[in-house]
Amino acid sequence: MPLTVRRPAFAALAFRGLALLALIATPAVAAGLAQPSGPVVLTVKGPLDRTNAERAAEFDLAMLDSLPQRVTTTTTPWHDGPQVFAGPRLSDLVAAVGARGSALRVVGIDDYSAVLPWSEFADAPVILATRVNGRPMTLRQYGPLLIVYPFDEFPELRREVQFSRSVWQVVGIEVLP
Ligand SMILES: Nc1nc2c(c(=O)[nH]1)N[C@H]1C(S)=C(S)[C@@H](COP(=O)(O)O)O[C@H]1N2
Ligand SMILES: [Mo]
Repeated sequence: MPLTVRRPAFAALAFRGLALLALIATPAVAAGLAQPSGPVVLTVKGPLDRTNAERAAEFDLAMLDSLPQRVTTTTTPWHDGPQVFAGPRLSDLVAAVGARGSALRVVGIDDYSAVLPWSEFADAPVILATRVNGRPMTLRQYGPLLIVYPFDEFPELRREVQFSRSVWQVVGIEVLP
């Protein structure tokens, strides 16, 4: 009995030592995220493991295109008839910057912002849409980046709270711890 208790405790201590060494060896700017070469369309801030700027991750459109793409055809309160939206899932975006938290604050160019709970976009494929019907979106079309809930795939999302989280003209995302 004492052995089965002592063994894991020792292993945990040794592991903590290794983890501390790894932490000390980590450079100030976390590696691994490409640098934008085109115009920056999105800035992600907060506790990120992967950055490419001062405590931030900046994305151009090509970087967002390089993430796994999710497509949904849906009606919204703001569009005339069903539209095909495409872009990375929020869950894949936060994975790309090594972020974990309780929620995201998504900010529009007009400073409108909404808080999107982590559990919600981990469950449902909430998309940071970069395209409507295969084309980039102008500001007038709520672009260049628009939060799209797959309302037609999951009709239970068709509620006022999700409408209010459907931020248009997204320019920033803050990871809330
Ligand atoms: N950038 C931006 N996105 C936004 C808003 C806004 O004012 N600015 N309004 C939000 C709210 S509160 C809702 S309900 C929906 C729809 O807004 P509407 O009722 O004004 O069409 O868009 C959301 N996205
Ligand atoms: Mo709203």
